Amino acid sequence: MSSITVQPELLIERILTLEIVRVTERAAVSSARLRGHGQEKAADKAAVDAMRRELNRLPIDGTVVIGEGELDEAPMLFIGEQVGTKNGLKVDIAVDPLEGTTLCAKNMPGAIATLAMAEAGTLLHAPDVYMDKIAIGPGYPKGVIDLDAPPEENILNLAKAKGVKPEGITAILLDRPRHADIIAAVRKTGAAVSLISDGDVAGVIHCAEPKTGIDIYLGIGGAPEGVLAAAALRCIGGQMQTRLILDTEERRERSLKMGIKDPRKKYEIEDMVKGDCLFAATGVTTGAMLDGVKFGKDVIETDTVVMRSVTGTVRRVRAEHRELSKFHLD
Ligand code: VTB
Repeated sequence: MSSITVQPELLIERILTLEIVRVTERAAVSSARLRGHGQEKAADKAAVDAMRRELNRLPIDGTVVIGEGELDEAPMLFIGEQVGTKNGLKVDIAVDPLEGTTLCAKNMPGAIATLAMAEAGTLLHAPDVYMDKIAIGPGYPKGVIDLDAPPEENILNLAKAKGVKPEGITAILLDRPRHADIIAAVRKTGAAVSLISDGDVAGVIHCAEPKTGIDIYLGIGGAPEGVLAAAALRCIGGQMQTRLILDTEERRERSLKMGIKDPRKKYEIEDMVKGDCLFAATGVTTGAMLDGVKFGKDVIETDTVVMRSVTGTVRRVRAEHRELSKFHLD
C-alpha cells in the first residue's frame, strides 16, 4: 500500500476550495437581485458587501491584492484590506465581486462573481490600469503565440499548431474602438472575430473551453481581470502573456508603489500567479461559461466553477439554497 504525504498547507488550501464557492455564490445571489435594474453601482455594492462578509468568515489570514480600488476610492475590499478570521493560512486574494457590472445592470449574458486565492506574496499586485493580453487554451507547444508579434502572425501560427486553416480560428476581443486595427488584421487572415461588450475574465477562460469555439483572446482589458484570468489558466492550462499599460507618469508611480519596478515587463502566467492557486466564479447572468442565478419560490439556484492549480481539478457546483433569508446571509 502506498502512503500519500500531504503538506499541511496544501490540506488547508484543499478545504478552501469549497469555502470559496460560498463566497462567490453569495456575491452572485446578492447582485443578481439587481439584474436588469440599470444600476451598476448598486449591483456592484451588493456583490462587494456579500463577498466581504463571506470572506471574513473564512479561516484565513488574507490580504486583498486585487480589489475594488485603492483605499481612498473603495471603502470595501480595497487593495491591502485584511480579510478572514486571521487564524489560518496567509493568502493573497484577487476579487472581482461583479465582473461585468453593465452586463448585470442590463441583464445581458456573462456577468460573474469571481475570486482567486493564492499563498501570500504570490499574486501580482496589479494596479487598476489597462493590460495588453494574449491567451490560448491548453495543448499547444510553448511559444505558439507572442504578445509582441503582429495579430496576423499569432493567428497563422496558432492555425498551424491546431492543424487548421486560419478560417478554423476564432479570436475573442472586447468590442472597443481601440481594437479596430487588431480586428481588421485578424479578419484579413480569414479567422473569425467574436466580440464581447464586457467580461474579459470569462473571455480568456473561453479559450480553454472547447465548447465555446474560441481559440485565442487578443487585446486590451483591465489588469485586475488579467490576473484573475491568469489564475484560472494556471489551474486549467493554456498560455497567456500580458503587459501593463503604464503610459503616464502617474500610472508608473502608482505601480512602482505596488512593487512594479519594470513598467514594460512582459508577464507570463507564472509571473502573475507564482504559486498554487484557487479560482472560483459563479454566474450572475447566464453566459457561455456559467448559468445565472435562478430565483425560485423557495429555492435559489447557483452555478459555480471552482478550480485548483495543484491538481488541476475543476468542479462545477450547482447549488440549491433554501435558507438564505432565514439566516440573513444575503
Ligand atoms: C474589461 C472587462 C470588464 O472593463 O476588463 C474592461 O472584463 C476593460 O475596460 O468587464 P474598458 O471597459 O474601459 O474597456 C470591463 O468591461 C468593466 O470592468
